[in-house]
Amino acid sequence: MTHQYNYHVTRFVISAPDIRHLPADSGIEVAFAGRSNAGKSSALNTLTNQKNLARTSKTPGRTQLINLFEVTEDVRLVDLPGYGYAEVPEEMKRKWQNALGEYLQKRNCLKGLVVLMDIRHPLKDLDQQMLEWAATVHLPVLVLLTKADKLASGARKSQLTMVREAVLPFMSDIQVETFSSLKKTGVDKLREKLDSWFSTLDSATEEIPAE
Ligand SMILES: Nc1nc2c(ncn2[C@@H]2O[C@H](COP(=O)(O)OP(=O)(O)OP(=O)(O)O)[C@@H](O)[C@H]2O)c(=O)[nH]1
Ligand SMILES: [Mg+2]
Repeated sequence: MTHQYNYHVTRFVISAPDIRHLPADSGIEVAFAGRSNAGKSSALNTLTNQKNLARTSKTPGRTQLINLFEVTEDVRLVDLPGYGYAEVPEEMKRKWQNALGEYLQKRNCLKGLVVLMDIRHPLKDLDQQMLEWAATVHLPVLVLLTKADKLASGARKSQLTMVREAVLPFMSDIQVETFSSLKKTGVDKLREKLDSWFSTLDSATEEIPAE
């Protein structure tokens, strides 16, 4: 049975410039990734029902560090720096992209990826690369089409259908849903997905009954 976590009690743990500054690579982590300004930090705040847990901003590139949050001792959520923002100095961009790449490739406790895309501009090159990479390493993905409140319901549905079809060729575990931090829609789908990913922890740590 899937355990239901209380995401409202999530607390901030650390902002790290790279993976060497993160706590031990144990338990389970799910990371929020996506282009700058896609709404990653807002989605975390909506999920946890906390206004300022993750810092949000109108200016893309707000989140520049790996921000780690704890739901329970073994269950963590990670707000990653956004990718694809052109207006930052090259040197800085390289630093974050390295930290991001390293986190994704080396963090063993990473068990699921939430990839956020603005519903009006989904599946940019870097988004596709992210899905491709997740497919290669068999990491399940929940794609959230964010800012769904910006479209009328017809356009919203057709974007959802379009993206669902576009991810089929990846032949991977990718679920696509619409999301709005403003209207608080899609939060149930997000919660259900996280619960299912985090439940693999229960089975992994379940005691083997004595004979
Ligand atoms: N209308 C609307 N605006 C949103 C929604 N989610 C986020 N925004 C706005 O989009 C902007 C960016 O949101 P953030 O959550 O900071 O985006 P981010 O992906 O964390 O950005 P970086 O940290 O720069 O990578 C802010 O101005 C938010 O208020 C939403 O569901 N609806
Ligand atoms: Mg952010």
